[in-house]
Amino acid sequence: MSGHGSPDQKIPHLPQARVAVVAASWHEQVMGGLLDGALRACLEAGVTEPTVLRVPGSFELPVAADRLARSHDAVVALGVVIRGGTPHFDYVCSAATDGLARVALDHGVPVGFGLLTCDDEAQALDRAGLPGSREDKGYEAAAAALATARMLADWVSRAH
Ligand code: DLZ
Repeated sequence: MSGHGSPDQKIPHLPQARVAVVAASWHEQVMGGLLDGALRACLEAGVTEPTVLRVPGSFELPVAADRLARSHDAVVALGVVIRGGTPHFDYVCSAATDGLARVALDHGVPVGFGLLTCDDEAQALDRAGLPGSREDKGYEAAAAALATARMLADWVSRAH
């Protein structure tokens, strides 16, 4: 999958939204870029004080996202998993991905998917929104969660 074809996602104005960002701690340089991007998107939406929680690794993202989804309108999950020589990569990636999808559906709360699953660190740096990166996946994940939260809120107010 490449970034080609991604939408030009507009950030909605949502100053009252309760937004949480949950971020893993492995690969700190990449995580710094992802976190900065997500917080920039929140700021552009008028969300000045999102909840920010750090967890040890990407495997822990779903349990934290689950808790946060009970009291927030949108959750953004950020992590980086780099392929090593063992099957560990596949287990961590699929547990985090499946878990985050389940959180979104169980709670009806959008979960922005900012989990990078990369072959090596260079690929991750290229997506981290750092100077020289081609993509800014933390920003994109937050923009998607915010836009979905806005769409759902608009739909609920029209339907009731
Ligand atoms: C164990 C592990 C490994 C090998 N690699 C990563 C990684 O690249 N990125 C990441 O976020 N976490 C990694 N982890 C840690 C697991 O996500 C988890 O924190 C531990 O297995 C403890 O539950």
